Amino acid sequence: MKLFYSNNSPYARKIRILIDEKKVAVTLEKVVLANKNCTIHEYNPLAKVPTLVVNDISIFDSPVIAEYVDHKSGPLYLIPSDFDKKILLKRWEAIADGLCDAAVAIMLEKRRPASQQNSDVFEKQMKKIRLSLKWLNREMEGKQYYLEDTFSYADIAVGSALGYVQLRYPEIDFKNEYLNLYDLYELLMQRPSFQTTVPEPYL
Ligand SMILES: N[C@@H](CCC(=O)N[C@@H](CS)C(=O)NCC(=O)O)C(=O)O
Repeated sequence: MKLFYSNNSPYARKIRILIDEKKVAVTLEKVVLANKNCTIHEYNPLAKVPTLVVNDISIFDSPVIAEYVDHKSGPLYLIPSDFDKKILLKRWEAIADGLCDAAVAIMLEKRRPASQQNSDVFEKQMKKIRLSLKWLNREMEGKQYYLEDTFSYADIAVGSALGYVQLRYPEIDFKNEYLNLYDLYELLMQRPSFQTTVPEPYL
């Protein structure tokens, strides 16, 4: 199995953390998406990371890869098989991914020439970020981990999104505004899987 990832992709970080937690033997292949020679489109027509290649079959996107990795790597499962629990977890992953989508959209808008930037984009996407953080923070009230207070892929997905938002928007004061999420990320950052995949500034 080979996982194509890029350094700061929060979607790829989720998968790298899951792979590490489950001790799955995967070759990690770092790509630079901006590089003209990047061959990721040969494995994924959408040319996105993460992409997992298993016996010449490409698997994407990150929620599908996560299901595959967790299911194939056996106990302890980090995605529950119970349907209702799984839907709760998947909805958390959806918010986490949406949070990343909004953060990426702002970053891409910032990269456009100043004269072409649209302030509506910043406002609309920042509102999604703030509302999602508020929602997640409320869901974490009184809990250490999200699902049945036990570490799961839900925490990995949200933890990865939090790391990305913190990297891109250091002005957001998690400790004062979203204390439950601040505590969750501090707890997750004690795990080697989170420490070794922490996003790097300015990449
Ligand atoms: N929904 C996808 C999102 C993946 C995604 O957008 N990855 C970004 C990197 S952070 C990417 O590959 N962007 C390249 C592009 O959109 O062309 C997933 O969860 O895997």
